[in-house]
Formats: sequence, C-alpha cells, structure tokens
Amino acid sequence: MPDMGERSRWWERGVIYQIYPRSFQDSNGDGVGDLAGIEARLDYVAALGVDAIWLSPIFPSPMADFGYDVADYRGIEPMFGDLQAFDRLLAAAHARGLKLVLDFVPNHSSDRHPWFVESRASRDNPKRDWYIWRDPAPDGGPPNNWISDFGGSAWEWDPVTGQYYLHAFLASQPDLNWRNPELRAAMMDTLRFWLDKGVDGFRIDVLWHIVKALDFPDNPVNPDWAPGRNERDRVIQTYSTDQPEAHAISAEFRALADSYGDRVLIGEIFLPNDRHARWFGTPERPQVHLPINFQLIENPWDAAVLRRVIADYEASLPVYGWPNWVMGSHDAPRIAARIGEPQARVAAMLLLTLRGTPTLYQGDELGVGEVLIPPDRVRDPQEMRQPGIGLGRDRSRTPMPWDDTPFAGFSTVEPWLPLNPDWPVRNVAVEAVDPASMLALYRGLLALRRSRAALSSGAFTLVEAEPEVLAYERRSGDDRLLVALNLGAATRALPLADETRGASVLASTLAPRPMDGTLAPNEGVVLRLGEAR
Ligand code: ISL
Repeated sequence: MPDMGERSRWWERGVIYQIYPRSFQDSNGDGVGDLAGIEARLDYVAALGVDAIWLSPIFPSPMADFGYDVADYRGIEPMFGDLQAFDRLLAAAHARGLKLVLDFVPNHSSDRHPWFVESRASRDNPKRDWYIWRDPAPDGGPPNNWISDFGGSAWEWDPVTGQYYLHAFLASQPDLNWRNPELRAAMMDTLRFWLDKGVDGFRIDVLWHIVKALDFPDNPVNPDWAPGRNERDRVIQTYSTDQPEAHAISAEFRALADSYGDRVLIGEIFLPNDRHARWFGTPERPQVHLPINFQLIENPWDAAVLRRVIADYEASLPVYGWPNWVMGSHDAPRIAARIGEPQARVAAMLLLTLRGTPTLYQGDELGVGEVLIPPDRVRDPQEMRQPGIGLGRDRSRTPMPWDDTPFAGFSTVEPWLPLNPDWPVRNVAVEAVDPASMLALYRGLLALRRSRAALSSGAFTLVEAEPEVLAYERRSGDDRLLVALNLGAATRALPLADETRGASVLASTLAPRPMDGTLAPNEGVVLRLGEAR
C-alpha cells in the first residue's frame, strides 16, 4: 500500500463528481435537466471542492434507458442542448479547473441508431455484422439461454430477416459486434471526436460485456437462483461477459487515450477481485486507469465486513494499479436511504479518506435519502420489467434540490421525477449556511483531502479496533492521520489510546470535541497523530 507522494496525477489525487444530466438543473423549463443548467451550476460544483465531473450520457437518445441507448455517438441530445452548448460547458468547466469525463456506451446502441436501422434492413446489408445476429435454435427458439440484465431472453426475433439479435439490456439496446473491424474503427473514431474536443476521459459503460464467447455457448444455470430474485441471475454470465478479446479492446482504448496525454478511462466492471484487477492490464499494455470498485455499494454496512473488503481489495491490486471507491450512483440505492443519515455521515468520511480516487454521486453530498416513487411516476425500464422486487433506479435519479422556491429551483415546471419529499429543508441553499449539514461535512472533508497528501496519495494501513469500529492510518512523510469510524450505536474505545489522547481533530461527523479516548455512537474522526504529550 505504497505512498504515491508527488507522483500522483489528477485522476489519482482528485475526486470525481457524477452528474446525472436529466436531474441536475433544468434551464429551459421542460422539467428535464440540460447542459446549460449544468453550466449555470458549475460554481457550486467547483466550490464543493471536487476535481472532475463525469456526465452520464448526453448523446441523442430515444431515452428508453435514459441515455444509455445512444442513437448518435457524436451528437448531443436536443433535450440537453447542442454541440455549441457542450463546447461552452467544457470551456466553463476547464476555466474553473474542473476536468470533464463523458460516458461512453460501447456495448450497445439504440435500435434507432442508423447503424442498426441498416443492420436490420437485410441479411446482406454492409452493416449486418456490426450487430450480433444468429439463427434460431433447431426448435425455432432463441440461439441460447442468455438472459438480459433487465430480465427475459437476451435475444429478440426479427421477423423481417428471420434471425435473432442479441441485447444484454433492453431489446431497444442491440449489442454491437466488437469482433467486426469496421465497427471497431468507427467506435474508435467517436472517441477521437470527443478527445479532439478536449474531454478529459471516459467512463466506459459495462466494459466487461463488450465481447461474447465465439460459439455462443449456453451460460451455466445458477443453482442459487430462486423465483422473486433478479431474473438476470438465473444464469451465470460466463460466456456473455469478461472475454479475453474485451481486454485487448480495453488496451486499445487506453493506447488511444494515452496518445492524447493525461486523460482517464474509468471502466464499469462488476467482477470478483481477481478478475476485476485484470482490467488494469499490465505496465507494458495498460487497460483502464480506474476499473470501478463497487464494493462499498455491494456489501453490508458492517465494520468487520468492510475491513475485510478493504484489505482484500488492496491486496488484489497490482503494484501499478490505483484504487478507487464509490458509494452511490444513478443505478444504486441512495446511501442515506440504505444506512440512515447519521451513518451516511460516517460513510462520507470513509469514502473521502480511503486510499484511492473517490466518486461522489450528485445529491449524496446533501444526504438525499429514501424517495418513494408512486406507481404512476415510475420511469425506470428495469423497474417496469420486473416490478416490486426492489430493482427500481428512479429513487436515485430524482432532481437536485437547490433551494425552497417552487420545484426546488431545479425547474419552473413539475420535474420528470418527483423531488425528495424533504426538499424544502434538504436543499443546497439551506445546507450551505448550516455548519452541521451534510453539505458542510462534505465540503470540509473535501478541503481536508485536498490539503493533505496523506489523504489524497498517502500510504494506508488498517489499525486494530474494537467491534463496530473501522480504523486506519494514512501517512505521507511525517504527516500521520488516524481515521476512526464508529459504525455502531455504542460508545467504543478509540484505537491507539496513547497517541490519540489530546490529538487534534481535523474532521468529525459530529460536533468536534476534545478526544477523551472514546468514540461516540455514529462518530467518525480524522485525527492528527504524533502530537501526544
Ligand atoms: O449486472 C449488473 C451488476 O452485476 C448490473 O448492475 C449492470 O451491470 C448495470 O446495470 C450496468 O449499468 C450500466 O449499463 C446499463 C444502464 O442501464 C445503467 O444505467 C448503466 O450504469 C445499460 O447501459
């Protein structure tokens, strides 16, 4: 767990802020956010103290999957603006020292993309092979047992040309065929298009999905699946994901990004540690800089579990691999809904003091919690296809509450999704002037992280602690910090008693107080060590 010292680059040292464009700021009164809205709120983002923004997809899209169904990889969805609005946003971000990362969706396009319109037109169309077409099984059914991540067969019958096409997500999101060299070249060109404009990198959607096993064998049936669970998990995605050829393409993406200088590639990858770490590639043939590490989202909020998760993840990293952490996203449940606000404050401290690049999801810095979506307001196709089993993602996509004016300052009309019910009191304007707010905590932690190399790039060592306490040391040169987090509701002894008595408190999830050797319930602290008298 080395000290990266002065060698660290912006995407190592910095903090990424994920913006979900539909829900950040509406500037034209249609109830949906847009690029001009984001531009208008950039001062907020810069003042928060983050270093980069990642925008969920902003490309032309029929919005069947809210932008993850791209109909033109080089344009801007009219609802969001146009290329001029994008250029303005990029310049405005750079003027504030913010990097801008786009969301690249290579696994599938929209079925309205002109490539797919051509591909489905006839079997001998030149773009037929840009997508994945197969003959029916001998019984006329789908070519194999693969299941879409959104439920149901991953194959859709096309009566016009008498074949099935593959879709890992919605039928309106046909999978692209990355084994086809022309498709590959066309997609590389789209990356160049945005890199030439000056974007600072890409988050790559479902990167581990992009190549499928050559002969399309059946996936193994999952013996642990039971009705009522996510249908996706009926089979194990052995042959439909994580193929060696996808790693080769990932290395090509990296070579292209590196040819533009200091850009970053962030790969969306859900896999166990050993297979996850392979997406870093090797020093000779690197792949993505940051394979997204979802483990704080996927594991229970439990000190013993998290201790093991952190140790195992750190141990799985190649020496040249830089860690990263994320606690929320446009897909995952809100952290404050999952563990409650007092512990969400502890979670903020964890996210911003672990070793590695944190990604912060919009609204989590306000502590936005549970938002129940009434049945008539559900928009998420995942929820609509498998209702009532907890898969809905709308709950994390509700509009940013900015102030207590109508529609929370997000829009002048009813927004596309409901606001958080407590928006009149849980909003940016209220929290900005309350030193005890979640926003104040985030700003304080972000400033602390920025000011101390021990946090942004220093060494990391877990420290023995009482049950329900997670503790670790961060160090850079002489600067030694102890982070101690009480994940429970009992008062616990603070670790390193000799060193922490009287130590200065650099940050606290509660009102700062002199350290007396204990950690109160829900208390998390960052202490300066080496000052004991
Ligand atoms: O399989 C999963 C985790 O093991 C799923 O969570 C899946 O990988 C995830 O939903 C992928 O998400 C991304 O791609 C989707 C899109 O709907 C999501 O919003 C996006 O983040 C399809 O593009």
